[in-house]
Amino acid sequence: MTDLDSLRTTYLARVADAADAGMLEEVRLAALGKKGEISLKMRELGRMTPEERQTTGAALNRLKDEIDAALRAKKTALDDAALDERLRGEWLDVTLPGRPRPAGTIHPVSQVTEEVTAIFADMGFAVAEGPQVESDWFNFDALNIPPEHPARQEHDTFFMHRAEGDDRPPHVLRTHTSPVQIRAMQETGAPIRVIAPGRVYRMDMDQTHTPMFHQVEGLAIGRDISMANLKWTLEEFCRAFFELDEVELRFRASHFPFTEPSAEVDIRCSWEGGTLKLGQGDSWLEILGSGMVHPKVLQAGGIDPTKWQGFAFGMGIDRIAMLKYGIPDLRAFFESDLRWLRHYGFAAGDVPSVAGGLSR
Ligand code: 2NL
Repeated sequence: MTDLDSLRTTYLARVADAADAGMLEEVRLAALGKKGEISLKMRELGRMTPEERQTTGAALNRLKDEIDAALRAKKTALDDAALDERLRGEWLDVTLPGRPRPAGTIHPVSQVTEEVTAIFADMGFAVAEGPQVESDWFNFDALNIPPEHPARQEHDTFFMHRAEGDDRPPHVLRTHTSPVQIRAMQETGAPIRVIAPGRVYRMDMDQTHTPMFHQVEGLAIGRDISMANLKWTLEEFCRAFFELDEVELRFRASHFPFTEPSAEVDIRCSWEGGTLKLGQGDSWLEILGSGMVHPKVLQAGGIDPTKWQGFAFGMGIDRIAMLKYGIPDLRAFFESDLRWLRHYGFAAGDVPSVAGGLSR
């Protein structure tokens, strides 16, 4: 028994003397570790008579618990002391005057929206805005999108709730800014030239999609506006926006319910050394969708399709922002990370104008 008493005295003293977590761990290993003294004593129990084993075993267990408790108490005390020490070093005088706030930056989406607006304003387009919660008529029917179209299904569109017992079709979060242009046609009539930038919503989330993103659509209606006018307008836009001397666009036949004919538009580019260069090269990159406004859509806008015609187009603002400013990850756009904003953001005084070279 005196054997165990001396073990107790030794180890409790060593616990008390341990000056830091490292030394404490050494004590724990020496006593309770796999090859520690207490553990070895436990192993000797096997060679004892049953009576001896009962008394010695119980005493050993008590000793083990006692040392374990001492180790834990000391660990807490050391941690507390370490925290106190840190707090002494990191104290803060809350009565000091504040530092000036770091200046905020303009988000790339805002900057690009301003750039696009400036370019089209130069070409005589007004800016139209409208609600983000739309009726299904403005978002779909007016755009010649039939009830059975996949875009109208539950898994692509965010539907709002109607009150209990209200059987009218639910409102939706607009899936494009086209409804803004339907409203503009109804309000202004023809001729009309507008762009509609803004937030749009689709149920999609992966590397290249976020459930909310930004789109800009454009609409020009006149007596004899043609695809040729569309082509010039988009070329002129791309030259100004990407700040290139020459651009080459490729129009590929496509289909949208709201335009006829329809075309997807690619810009010539190269991928030399893994970096994208617009304007030259032997690759093509899709940047927008376009076409001649469908007669039924003109009608929904209150414009007589036998007298008027025109073009429309739509493109992703986030996408052209990534292309122009070399931003690799779409999802970072909406994380509000201040370091990201400081890196990709713009100075508040950088108001784009076509004459001033847009982004300078
Ligand atoms: C795309 C395709 C497009 C339109 C949007 C439009 C609006 C009215 C009438 C007719 Cl009011 N068309 N908008 C037309 C063609 C394409 O967007 O890929 N967007 C990202």
